[in-house]
Amino acid sequence: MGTPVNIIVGSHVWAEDSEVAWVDGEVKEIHGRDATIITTTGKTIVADISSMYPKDTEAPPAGVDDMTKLAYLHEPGVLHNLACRFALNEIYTYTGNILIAVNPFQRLPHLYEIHMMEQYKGTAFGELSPHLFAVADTCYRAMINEQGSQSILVSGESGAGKTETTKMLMRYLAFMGGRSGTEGRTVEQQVLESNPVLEAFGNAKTVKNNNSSRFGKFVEIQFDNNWKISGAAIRTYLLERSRVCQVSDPERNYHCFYMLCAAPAEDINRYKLGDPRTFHYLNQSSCYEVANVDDAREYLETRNAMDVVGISQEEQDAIFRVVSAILHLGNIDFIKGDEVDSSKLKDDKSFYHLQTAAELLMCDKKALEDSLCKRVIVTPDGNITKPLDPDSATLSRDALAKTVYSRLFDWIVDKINSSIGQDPNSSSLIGVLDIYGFESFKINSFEQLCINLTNEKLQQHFNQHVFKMEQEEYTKDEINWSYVEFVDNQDVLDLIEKKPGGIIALLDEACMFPKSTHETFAQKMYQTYKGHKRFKKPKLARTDFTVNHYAGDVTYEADHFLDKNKDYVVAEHQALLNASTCSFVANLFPPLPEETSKQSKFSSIGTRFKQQLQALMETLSTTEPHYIRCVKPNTVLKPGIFENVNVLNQLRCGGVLEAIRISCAGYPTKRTFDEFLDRFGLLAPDILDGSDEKSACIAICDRMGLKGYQIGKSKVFLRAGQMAELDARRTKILADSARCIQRQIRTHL
Ligand code: AD9
Ligand code: MG
Repeated sequence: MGTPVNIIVGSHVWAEDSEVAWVDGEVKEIHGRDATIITTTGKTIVADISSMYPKDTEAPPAGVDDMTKLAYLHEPGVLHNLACRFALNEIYTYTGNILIAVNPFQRLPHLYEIHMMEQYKGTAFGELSPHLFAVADTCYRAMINEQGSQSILVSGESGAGKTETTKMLMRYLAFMGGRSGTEGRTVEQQVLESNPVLEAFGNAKTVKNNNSSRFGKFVEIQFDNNWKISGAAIRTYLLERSRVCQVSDPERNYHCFYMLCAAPAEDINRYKLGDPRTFHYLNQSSCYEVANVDDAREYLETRNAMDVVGISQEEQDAIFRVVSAILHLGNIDFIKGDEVDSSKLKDDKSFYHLQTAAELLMCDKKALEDSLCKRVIVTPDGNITKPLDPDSATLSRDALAKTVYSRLFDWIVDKINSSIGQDPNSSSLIGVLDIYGFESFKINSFEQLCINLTNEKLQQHFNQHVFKMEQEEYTKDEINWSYVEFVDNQDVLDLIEKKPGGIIALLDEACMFPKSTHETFAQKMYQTYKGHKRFKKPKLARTDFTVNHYAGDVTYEADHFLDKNKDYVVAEHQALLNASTCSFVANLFPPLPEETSKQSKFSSIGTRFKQQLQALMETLSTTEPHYIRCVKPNTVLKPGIFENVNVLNQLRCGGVLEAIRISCAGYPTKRTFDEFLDRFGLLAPDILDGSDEKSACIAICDRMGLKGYQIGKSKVFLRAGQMAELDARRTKILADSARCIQRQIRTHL
């Protein structure tokens, strides 16, 4: 967006500011490159002309509902527009057909009532105020009119409002595609009720969001020939497993644990539960409650939702038994055993929890204890049993808890899918993607690499789409766009996922080679990517590496990459649970094929994730995409606060600025002949008389010396900066004529 601009004394400009990103003011003096500005807040500042942007003095104070209507499409203009609208509780704004949704952090019920849905139903996009219902409605109609599948891609950082948006989109689609008057559990009810079930098991309170989804989700809603919902499929991505055994203040474990501890007395007794403060997996953090959430009520609601999605009472019972067993597992402690490097249960309390966990999982308690404290090593001379020391036994316990939980989560997703059912004859689908946004923390690990890979992929898809849409607009108006180009991010994608040679491929190799360490893995990357444009080794780094993502540099710490990439179930755990007398538990651990059962085999989480992503991208490529970018206006999660720097960063990470950049590479400003003459007619009043609108526009542009602009069938297409150039001329003419009038008034007085 660094465009040449015409800034003169009297221009209204935006100047960079370290605190609030951009301040606006009027240029009072220019010396060389330095401009002196009086800001609207009354401060005098001096700044470099080349870092300034012109401000549109004619922009309406309440903002515009579509960024592309801004006279100057640039960073401060976009930011200011969003801020103005947010202050008026206008949380939705378009950028062309991308919807930007700023989280209001307060209930705005009027926005989502049924009568709002009625209003948006069948209304042309852009006719009413921007809204997610407009996006959903456009999708629904496009599916019908073009007989094609659609997708809505919702992204944004944690707490930005993706999940709430997704749920509302699904409500709208159920409203349009539901079978009114149908009795019993309809497909659309099941689709909607899958949300609370998935949230109970896959969401948790984090620092960033009280109801943070710890997995990615793609919901495919299928429609029949009458455009009614006839089936659905839910795909989930990368559930955060570590949370099951590890939480820290002020976060919580998954909601289901607290719900179950708040269940009615009968269930508490049945599942042998008690105060959440007595369980190690919960009491590592001192946070047990979430503001405005009643866990007891949520428990009952989750049970209800489970009924609706078709999880039977017996299955629900088994699910909660497993949830409870995990809590009991976490309370089993170990101390040094009698043999060297061995371990045994710490005390009676540990024995009680072992016994309870075994009862709940319906497995043998001695076998459970052995699977935690011992390993069987397969050697050519037969099997040897090796004891584990207390630390290793604790790790084994946590590994078991994580495996059981993630299998349980996958089971729930599969069950919902089979119970809702797929429609094999479905003619079209609408997919809704609710997936983690770009992440860059102080310390970034393997999870962030996977998340950021997802975002790179979606960004590429997004760029290509935005580029295509721009081109379509040019084609429609029959202008020549052949020299519009944009930079792709394929090189970052190759760096991470290319096979062979990409980071994930190198990681898999390291995981398969027994002698690898994090250092050898890092060294291999440093050698392989020496001089790579997108890869850097930070100074003095031992295992750190930096990837230059589309949204900025992220430094990853490779220290736990090898462990985190390995997905295996300890053979002893597998055998133990497969032998459970509870068929539900046994089915979570189906027997492995013969050749893999003897030894725990390495399977790569990174590669599997890459394949899942590939499949997602393939599905998306068969659909017409629609984008919603959610923005979190502040980090305190409160209404009414809009933090500029923060928001800008999200617009950058969400590709909104990139979309604008692509648009700026072409013709960012489009004005109908009429609008153009209204604003710039005074630059050549003589031309206006007599000539038609189109010729008048051409004559004005030529007289002002503009190069490279285009005239379409109905619009003038201006290159970046040209609007500012015309405005500067206009400001000058207006100022000159004002001075002239003043002189005349003075002479006459
Ligand atoms: V995360 O990546 O799963 O951690 P999300 O999904 O982006 O995150 P979520 O939808 O859970 O965020 O929204 C966070 C909170 O913001 C919600 O719990 C609501 O309290 C609040 N929110 C979000 N959108 C709206 C809205 N349209 N109206 C009112 C909202 N409140
Ligand atoms: Mg979410």
